[in-house]
Amino acid sequence: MTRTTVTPRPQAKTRTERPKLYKVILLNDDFTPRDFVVTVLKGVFRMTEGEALGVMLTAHRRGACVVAVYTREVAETKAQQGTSAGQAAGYPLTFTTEREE
Ligand code: TYC
Repeated sequence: MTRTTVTPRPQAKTRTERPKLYKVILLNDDFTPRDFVVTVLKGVFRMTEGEALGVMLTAHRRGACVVAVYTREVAETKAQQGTSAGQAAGYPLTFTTEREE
């Protein structure tokens, strides 16, 4: 009978890094119509009407509102898409990103 000896290797510990997260922030302005902001929030950030209304009103009243948190690439892409949608319609609508603490 052939016997095979299997020598276990010391198991290398894999360490999974937590990806850094970035907030997308909606800035208020005096020119973009409220319903346009709501439409962009629904389209780019997949929000319901109610969620979009809440975020828009918070930005309107307080000057800014955190829209969502993503990994860096996704946050920057969505902020760009939202800002571009405003520009394409002639509005100064602005989304920024900020690293989460
Ligand atoms: N302040 C704008 C108005 O009164 C509406 C608005 C809300 C614009 C939120 C931008 O992030 C914003 N028409």
